Amino acid sequence: MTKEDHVKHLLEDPVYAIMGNEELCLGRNNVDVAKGLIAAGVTIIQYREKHKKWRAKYEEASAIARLCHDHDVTFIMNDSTDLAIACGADGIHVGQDDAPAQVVRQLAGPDVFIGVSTNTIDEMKQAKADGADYVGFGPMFPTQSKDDADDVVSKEAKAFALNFSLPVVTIGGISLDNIRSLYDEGFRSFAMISAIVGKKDMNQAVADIRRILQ
Ligand code: 3NM
Repeated sequence: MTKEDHVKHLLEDPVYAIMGNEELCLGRNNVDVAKGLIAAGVTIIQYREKHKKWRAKYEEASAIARLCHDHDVTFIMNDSTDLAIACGADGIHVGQDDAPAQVVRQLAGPDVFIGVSTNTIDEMKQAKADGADYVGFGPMFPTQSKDDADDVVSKEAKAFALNFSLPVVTIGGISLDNIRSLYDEGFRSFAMISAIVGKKDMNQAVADIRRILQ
């Protein structure tokens, strides 16, 4: 798949599944979670494992990257550019404390799909100036899944995000109960941990989300 295919996934599919650490996935192992997400028809998967050592992450992320590529699913690595390159990820998602997007670009090349986490207008502008392909924007609601989450985004930042020139992936506390309100405000892409991999039946979780967004 090319970068255009990944952009297409982001623009056309509202569901962006983040795997989280295994304890956020009801203790299931990451490869099984990825298989379940692919079976549920998810087209964008982010690997976000904070607790394992490099080698363990490399081995399982390489297996997940192969599974994703066999099914035309976009595979994004969180934080780590070296792991992303090593396991053949399509994209890299970096936070404000990670390598800036322009450094990721230098290291990983022109074809890699780069996302940057943002919480403010300045961070969105900077991500674009640094060459990001999309921004994560949040938290939209309070979240239990991230220890150092920022404050919920401001009204001004939301208004800016709705007219921003890069694709915006909303994140943070998004659930079946509130996703429709974001959609009705105009957001079209939703990254979730607990609402998908935190559910026993991921198939059902994804189907419920898609139904609510119809
Ligand atoms: N990033 P859940 S919030 C990984 O605001 C992450 O940038 C956030 O998990 C941000 O869907 C978050 O369970 C956690 O709330 C998302």
